[in-house]
Amino acid sequence: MQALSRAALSQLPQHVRKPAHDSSQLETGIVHLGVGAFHRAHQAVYTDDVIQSGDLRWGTVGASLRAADTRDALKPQDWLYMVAEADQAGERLRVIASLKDVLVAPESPEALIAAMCQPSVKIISMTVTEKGYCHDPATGELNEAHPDILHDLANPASPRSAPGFIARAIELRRKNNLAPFTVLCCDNLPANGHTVHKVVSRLGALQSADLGAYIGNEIAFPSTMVDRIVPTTTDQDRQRIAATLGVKDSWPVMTEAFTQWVVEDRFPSGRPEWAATFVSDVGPFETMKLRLLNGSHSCIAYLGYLAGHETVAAAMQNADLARFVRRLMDEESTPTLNVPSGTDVEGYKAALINRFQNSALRHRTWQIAMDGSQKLPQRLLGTARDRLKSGASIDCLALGVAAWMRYATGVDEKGQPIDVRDPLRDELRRRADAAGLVASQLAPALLSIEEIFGKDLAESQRFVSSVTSALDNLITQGASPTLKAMKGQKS
Ligand code: CS2
Repeated sequence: MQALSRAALSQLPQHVRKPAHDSSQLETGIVHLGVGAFHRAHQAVYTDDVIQSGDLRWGTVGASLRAADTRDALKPQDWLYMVAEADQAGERLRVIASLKDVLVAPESPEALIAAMCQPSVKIISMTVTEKGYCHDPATGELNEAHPDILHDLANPASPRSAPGFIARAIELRRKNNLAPFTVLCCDNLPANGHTVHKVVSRLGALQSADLGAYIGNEIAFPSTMVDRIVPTTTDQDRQRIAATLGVKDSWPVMTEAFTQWVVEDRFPSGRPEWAATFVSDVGPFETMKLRLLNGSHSCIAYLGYLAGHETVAAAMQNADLARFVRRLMDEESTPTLNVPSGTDVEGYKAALINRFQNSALRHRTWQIAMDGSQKLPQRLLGTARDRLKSGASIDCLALGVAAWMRYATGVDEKGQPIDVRDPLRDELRRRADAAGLVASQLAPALLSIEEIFGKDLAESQRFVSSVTSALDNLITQGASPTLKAMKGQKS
């Protein structure tokens, strides 16, 4: 079967949306760090819309900070790939053509820095996942002992970390009298622009006080809220899409119809006319999304996995789990929100339930369960802190945290190993093994990890006792019976 490429575009079926611009005229306006499925199904689509509308200044050079697989898949395809939107109504396919190149940072950090220093580049955007910022998740400060940060301090001209690349490129542009770029974090971190600004300016300051001050004062890091569910592409997806197209795409991305992007409008060097919502304060949107969508997602992931559900949609078929998610959102998360004006929060939550139930996507609970140590603070713990302050109930939040603990032991309810992926995996495992499957020992052993829970939560009697009793239920009864037993409870 012919591979997807510019030459193959004319072979594609009529119903597939294709690019129509002159690719030889596409300039590089954006360098994107972390060119994984999420970027390709989200920001790249917004940018492709701009390009298709005739503004050719915003071609994107993508970069992978670790593996070569995306570059290897897309290069023979002239950097083209399909986005497949799937739901009950079927699958809609579109070719995305906003990428101009993909660099693999470890092969040549210098080439990536050179790309970031091109005069035409106005924006460095990134999706490097929560752990890619080398920060302490509880405080948001740079983790100065992180191995990649130690490496980048010793080798600033050939960095490894996203903050290291950004700091270096900012410094070189400044030396060469080039206008600075805007740094656009598109990861699910709280106050993401502000957090990344702090991390990068601290790294700069450790290199020289002057660079730290320049980054702190002169570089814009607008915050964003990004939202689109993008499960990992499977081989079945590849085969099905190839069969529909009659052309083979090595790495299509799967997603839902829903997409949302709320962006703080602070781009001193200019920006594309993305069809995003531009606002002056992203905060309320971000907290709403992190607490309602991602908070529920993590609970579905841990409780769903423990209850034996492979996907989010399958977990949502479990009536007790679905009821739990509703209760978490309605009774515990929503009261802590400062809902953005004009947002119908009830409609938002109803839409979330529908999105979670989308069985056309195989969104694995295991995928969302990854990196829990980096995700819990902004998804569940901030909400718990707010609830504790006002003396309100935290039953659902405590069960979510306890489910993460049970999952982090690395052994499931049937005694089978769990492939826990987390930067703190070894530490979690060590503590869990020492504590044993005993809630009164396991809960404090994990709650004392300060970079996740801070000091305050481990010292809150109410938090400790709620998490311990939820964990005891999970250990002695299992996830399904625990969820069932929650049914009639009042908050
Ligand atoms: C998910 C997110 O994997 C996860 O942790 O919760 O990737 C989620 O699908 C996106 O944030 C949706 O916008």
